[in-house]
Amino acid sequence: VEGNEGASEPRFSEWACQRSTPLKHQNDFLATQLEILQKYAEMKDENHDYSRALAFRRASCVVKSFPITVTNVNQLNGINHVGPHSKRVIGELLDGYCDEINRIVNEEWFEKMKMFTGVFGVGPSTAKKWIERGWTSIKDAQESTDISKDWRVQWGLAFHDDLMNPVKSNEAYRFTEIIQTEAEKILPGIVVQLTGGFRRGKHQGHDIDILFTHPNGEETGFLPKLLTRLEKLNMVLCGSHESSSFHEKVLSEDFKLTARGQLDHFEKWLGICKLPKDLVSGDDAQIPLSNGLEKCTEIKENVDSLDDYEPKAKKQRKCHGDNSPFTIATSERDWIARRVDFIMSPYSQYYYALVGWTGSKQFNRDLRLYSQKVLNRKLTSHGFYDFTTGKTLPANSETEVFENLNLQYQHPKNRNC
Ligand code: DCP
Ligand code: MG
Repeated sequence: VEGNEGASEPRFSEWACQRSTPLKHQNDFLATQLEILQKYAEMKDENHDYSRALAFRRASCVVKSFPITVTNVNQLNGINHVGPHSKRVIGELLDGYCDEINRIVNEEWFEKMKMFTGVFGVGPSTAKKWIERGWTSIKDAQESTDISKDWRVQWGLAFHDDLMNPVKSNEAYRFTEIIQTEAEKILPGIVVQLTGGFRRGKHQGHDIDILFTHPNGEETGFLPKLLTRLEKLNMVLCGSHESSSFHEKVLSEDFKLTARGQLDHFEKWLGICKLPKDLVSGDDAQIPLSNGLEKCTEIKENVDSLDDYEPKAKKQRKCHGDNSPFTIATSERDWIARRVDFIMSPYSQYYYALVGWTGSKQFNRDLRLYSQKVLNRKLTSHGFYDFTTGKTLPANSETEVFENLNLQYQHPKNRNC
């Protein structure tokens, strides 16, 4: 099923999840400009109220799925989500000049915010603190002796050059193949699925998101075993393991739709892997075996029982013994550092997890808001719940997730809003 491609759509739906939003569309310039306003609003926001940012994002989403090139702002008359502010901006852009955007892109503060929030583990509040310290470059942060204790920031800074270099799709596919091979050895029958932007057809991205499940429910203990195996193959730089915090209670929690996306409760590992450079360049890949010089240590922090959903259970693994991230980053090496997310879903939740982890974030936000407002149900990456009966509707395919939502199926490549 290919969604409603090449569509003769009867009307332009107010819901992005009822429209198809391909990667390549008619209004790239307008969408990019509106997303500058979104990003700026997100960074300026002191109160974590992302409504302004989201308004620009929805307007951008509209032009991305608009069937024709917008040449006159009146073409958008009567369309929800293109509010007066976005409309004024679009009008000015079509006339050739938008003062508001021009000022933003020339603002040094915005440049620095984008630069600092580009570091793994650094959000707007840390970036603001760095600017307040007078730092103007990544180098300033790298050279500081007073830097965050957060492992993500430390490794993110040390490997910033690698991580700023986008992951290409062939690299993501090759890496997934390697993971598939290793995973199958540990747990036959394991399902290994590349998700995130690459599943939506993007040619590059900031990380590699891989979702796992097992049809027989034998997934317990798999992720730590996979990580041990990858460490033996010398493919792990650092990372953090989180146990599942899923509990029936999370179903009844109020959920918030924020600009930052939604958290889920799956078991996962978030970290940085070492990808052989020849894999990156697209040549035949060789997985380097550990040369035995690099020691692996495991730091255990409060590992909570699977039944506790309150504090996130974390178990951090770090390789390379006492070597500092910077020592490793500046050493001669035949690999590149890549951000990787591994997510483990129980089979009963898998197709909801697949939709959630395929994204885009904005597509998810829209789907979730649609379920709440139109269907009075709660959609998460774990399931689809009826507020009145408290029951979830099972799904045995991604198509069934859309059927349950009473929506026409959208192919992942049309979820790029
Ligand atoms: N996701 C989410 N909420 C989160 C994290 C992720 O809904 N807190 C979903 C939506 C994303 C997908 O998971 O599309 C993958 O997350 P990424 O941040 O990796 O987003 P992309 O893969 O879409 O972007 P990129 O290509 O930059 O990696
Ligand atoms: Mg991604």
